[in-house]
Amino acid sequence: MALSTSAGNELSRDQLLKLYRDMLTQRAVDTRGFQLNRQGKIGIAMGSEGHEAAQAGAGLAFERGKDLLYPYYRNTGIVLACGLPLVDVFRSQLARAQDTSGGRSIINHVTAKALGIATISSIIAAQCTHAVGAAWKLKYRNERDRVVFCQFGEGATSQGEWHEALNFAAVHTLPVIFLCENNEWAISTHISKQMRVPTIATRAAAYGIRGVTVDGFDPIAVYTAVSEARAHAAAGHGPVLVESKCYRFLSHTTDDDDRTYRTRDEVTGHRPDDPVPKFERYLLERGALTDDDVKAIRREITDLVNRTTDEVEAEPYPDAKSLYGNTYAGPDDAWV
Ligand SMILES: Cc1ncc(C[n+]2csc(CCOP(=O)(O)OP(=O)(O)O)c2C)c(N)n1
Repeated sequence: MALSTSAGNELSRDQLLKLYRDMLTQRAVDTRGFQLNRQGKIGIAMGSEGHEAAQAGAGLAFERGKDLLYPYYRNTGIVLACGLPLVDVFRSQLARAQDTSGGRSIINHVTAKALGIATISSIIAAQCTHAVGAAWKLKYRNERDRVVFCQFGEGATSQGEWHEALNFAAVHTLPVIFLCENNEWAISTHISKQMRVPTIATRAAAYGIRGVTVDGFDPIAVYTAVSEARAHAAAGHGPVLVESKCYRFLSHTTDDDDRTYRTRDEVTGHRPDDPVPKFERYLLERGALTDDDVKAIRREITDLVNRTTDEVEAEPYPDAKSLYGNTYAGPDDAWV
């Protein structure tokens, strides 16, 4: 079983199933985060409902063992798609000692050097200059066929650092793909209050690089655009800006109430585009999945998420003495 993409490439059944599983897992993990928050077990959760296709599609184009990922805080899906173990996402959510930051970072701020996944920065657009620095290193060392994936939301493109990153990457023809998940909202600020340009991809022209806008609810379209961008960057032709147009169905975080700045009609109006049921229907209609497959895969992911939540909840919190670790030189308990 193989299905053609809009670019005429074919995706194998394994690739289609990876997209589907990654999208379901992302949704299940984020939903669990909201549940844990409402149960009083974690201080804050960030949802990415509506971003699943954008992240699974980009994750499929990422070449493990070669590429580097500079994610942002709404990226549970892509970090999992690029190989981060599920247990590490829950250790981050539940702030346990074995979390990649020792349980000392805000949730979803995972890191995995061995997998090429950089530490997430809460400072909007800071990862863009970091990503460009990494791409500069790849070029300087002549490390061919390696590309940096740099993720951010449309709000980040209003930051000076974002523009500096694009300009530097363009001038030096660096192997970096800038991947914008345009969900229309930067917390309570609508995109129409941030820019006059019709798309984020339009901004690429200002730096003399290629810019593409793609349907961010369609994982195959995103995969196709990102893998083409990857090939362009890896061949030494410089950066590409890929904009995936999607939507944030939930509040910015569990600390935000989106009813204060957008109508319910607006949110429900986007529901028909929900990428998870849409892609599921696509696979069923084309015979890549049966109803029984769907039930089995959904059950398997629910079980895995339940099991992992239970396992991590049973793990210890960091020792209080580690509070100042990684802050000052010297022993962790220097200030206690
Ligand atoms: C430099 C900086 N300014 C402001 C903030 C507060 N802040 C956190 S998330 C956010 C919105 C970012 O929106 P966007 O880039 O569109 O990404 P989204 O959250 O919509 O995925 C803001 C303003 C921050 N973290 N860093």
